[in-house]
Amino acid sequence: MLTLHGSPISNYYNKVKLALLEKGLPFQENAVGTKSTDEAVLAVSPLAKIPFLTTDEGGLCESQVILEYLEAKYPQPPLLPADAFAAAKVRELVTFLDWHLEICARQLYGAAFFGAAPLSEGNAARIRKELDKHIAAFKRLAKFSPFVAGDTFTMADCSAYCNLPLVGMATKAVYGEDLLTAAGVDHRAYVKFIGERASAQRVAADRKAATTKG
Ligand SMILES: N[C@@H](CCC(=O)N[C@@H](CS)C(=O)NCC(=O)O)C(=O)O
Repeated sequence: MLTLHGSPISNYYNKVKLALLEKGLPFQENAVGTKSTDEAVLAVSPLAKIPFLTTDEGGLCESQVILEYLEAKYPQPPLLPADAFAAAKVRELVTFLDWHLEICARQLYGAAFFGAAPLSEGNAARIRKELDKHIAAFKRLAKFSPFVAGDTFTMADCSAYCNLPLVGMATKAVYGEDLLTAAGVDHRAYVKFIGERASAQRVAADRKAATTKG
């Protein structure tokens, strides 16, 4: 049995959940918060990050590693193209979404979402410069035709659906404008389009329920 551990308010948890749902795999969910010191959690996720997945074969952390495992183990329906180069282009886009956009924007979350003190002018300017550069780079790679990597739903959509809104909201909160939209990345229309899928509707409903509860 597959068990996804973490929280439905986590973007990376939802990235994996979307993939599990798209593949139609049976799975359980287990609520685990961040910063756990529980040995059983650290044995699977040594940095105590969520999500992590437990399987009959053992546990795995890191959302992209989990997606790659699911793809190899349960290839149907595919979340990567069969062609090696096309598959590499999808992985390239995931790297830009997770590591160049979301992690960069994450520097804003404390001030944007969690009531932390506003960023210093210097830090705000430094992060903005990085974000402007990374958003322009992402825009060169992203297709949105209509899926983020082209004409088919892929694992890049699992990342984009969960990460783009956060980048938009955090930049709007800190800089007064959504830097993705300002750069011409219409993530709202894209999220609405992906949001028509049953998988995305389940993720959004569970996130809403968890947010309302907490
Ligand atoms: N690269 C990791 C990122 C996971 C991650 O940063 N998760 C957040 C929650 S969305 C977390 O656990 N934060 C707490 C921490 O980093 O200590 C992945 O793709 O799974």
